[in-house]
Amino acid sequence: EVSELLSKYASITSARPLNLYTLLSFARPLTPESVLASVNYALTEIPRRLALRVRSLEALPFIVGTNPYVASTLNAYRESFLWVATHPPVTNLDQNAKFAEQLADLVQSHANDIPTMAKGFQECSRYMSPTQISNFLDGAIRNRISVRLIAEQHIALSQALENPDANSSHVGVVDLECSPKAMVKMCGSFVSDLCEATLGTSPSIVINGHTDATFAYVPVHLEYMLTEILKNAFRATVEHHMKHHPSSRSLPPVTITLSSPSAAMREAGHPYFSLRIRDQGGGVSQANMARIFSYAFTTAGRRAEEDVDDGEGGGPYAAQHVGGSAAIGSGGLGEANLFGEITGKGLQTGIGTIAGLGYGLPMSQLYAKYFGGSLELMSLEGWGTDVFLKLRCLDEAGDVTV
Ligand code: W6P
Repeated sequence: EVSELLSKYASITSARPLNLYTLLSFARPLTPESVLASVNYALTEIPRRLALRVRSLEALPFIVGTNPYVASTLNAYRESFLWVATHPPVTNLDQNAKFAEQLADLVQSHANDIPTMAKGFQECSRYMSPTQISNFLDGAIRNRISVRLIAEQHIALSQALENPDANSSHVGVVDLECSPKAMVKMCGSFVSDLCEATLGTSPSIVINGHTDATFAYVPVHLEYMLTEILKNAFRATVEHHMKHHPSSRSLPPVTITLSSPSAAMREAGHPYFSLRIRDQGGGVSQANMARIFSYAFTTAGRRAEEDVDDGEGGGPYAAQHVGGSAAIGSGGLGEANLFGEITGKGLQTGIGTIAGLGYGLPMSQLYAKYFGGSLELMSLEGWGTDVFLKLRCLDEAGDVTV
C-alpha cells in the first residue's frame, strides 16, 4: 500500500544532499561494480525524493488537491514512488539493463508534469497566493532536476558500460569538455531557423571572448537555458526593429561573450564559467521586469484565442506578449504557437517537453542556480538587454551538494 510505504519515508523531511562527486564517482572508473553501485544509489535516493514530492502535493490546500490536474500529478508521483520503492535489489547487469530501461520510461512518463501542474494552479489561483504557487513550483522543479539527474546519470552509465567510447569526454550526463561556443552555435542555429520561419527574419549571432574554452557541465541544462535566452533575445531584436526601424534591412546581432574562470578565480573557490547574452531588442520595462521570472503571470492553460484577444494590436504576434517587449518566457500559450517546438527540441533526455508555457525563464534560472550559479538580467531600457549566466564548473565541484 502506498500510504503505508510512504509512512516509512515520513521521517524524511528534506532530501539527502546530492553530492555531485558521488554521481561522477560511479563512472570513474566505469566498471560492472560501479554501475551496480550506481543502481543501488538510484534505488535509495529516487524514492526518497519522490516521497517528498508526494508529501508536498498532499500538503496542498484540500480544494487544490481536488483539481483534476493536481490530482493526476499526485497519482503519477504515487505510482512512480511505489514502483521504485518496492523494486527488488538489482544485483547483476541483466537485471540492471531491464531496470535502466524501465527507469527511462518512468522519466519519460513524467515529461508533462510541470505543464500539468501549471494548468492545475491556474485553475486554483483563488486558493493560493502567487508566492505560494511560486514556492511550490520552485520546489517541484528543483526536485525534478535532482530526480532526473540521478536517473539520467544511471541510465547514461548503464549505456556507457555496454557501448564504451574511450574518446568521449562525457562522464554520464556531465561533459567534462562542454564547449559553450559549440552549444551557442547549435542552439543559435535552431532558434534562427524558427525565428525566420515565424517572424520572417532573424538576427545574426556573434560569439567573442574565450571562444575556445570548455568547462565541465551538464550539456542538456546548458542547452535548455541558452535556447530560452536566445529565443527571447531574437524575438525582442526582431520586433523592436520592425517597430522602430521598419525601413532598416539589417538587424543588430545578438552577441554572446564567453568568459572562462581565471586561475585566480579557481583558486579563490570561484570556478564559474560566465556567459553574457546581449541583445539590442529595446530592453525590458520596469513593469515587465518582475513578470519575466514569475510563474504567476504565466498564461499557461489559456486558450490561444484569449491571448490574441488581449488586443494589443500591432502585428500577429504582438498580443502574445505580456506587454510591450516582455519576455517570451512569460508569453503563455502565444509562445507555444510561435515557438512551440523550441523547448521540446533535443531536450527529451533531461527535461521533457515543457514547451511554451511561460516557464522557460524561471526554469532556466533554477537550472543556473542548481549547481550554485546564477542567471541575471540587466535591461538598458530603450536599447537592449544583457543576460548574465554564471555556471559552476562541475569538475571542481566535489563539494557542491544539490
Ligand atoms: C528581452 C527580454 C529578454 C528576456 C530574456 C533574455 C533576453 C531578453 N531580451 O528584450
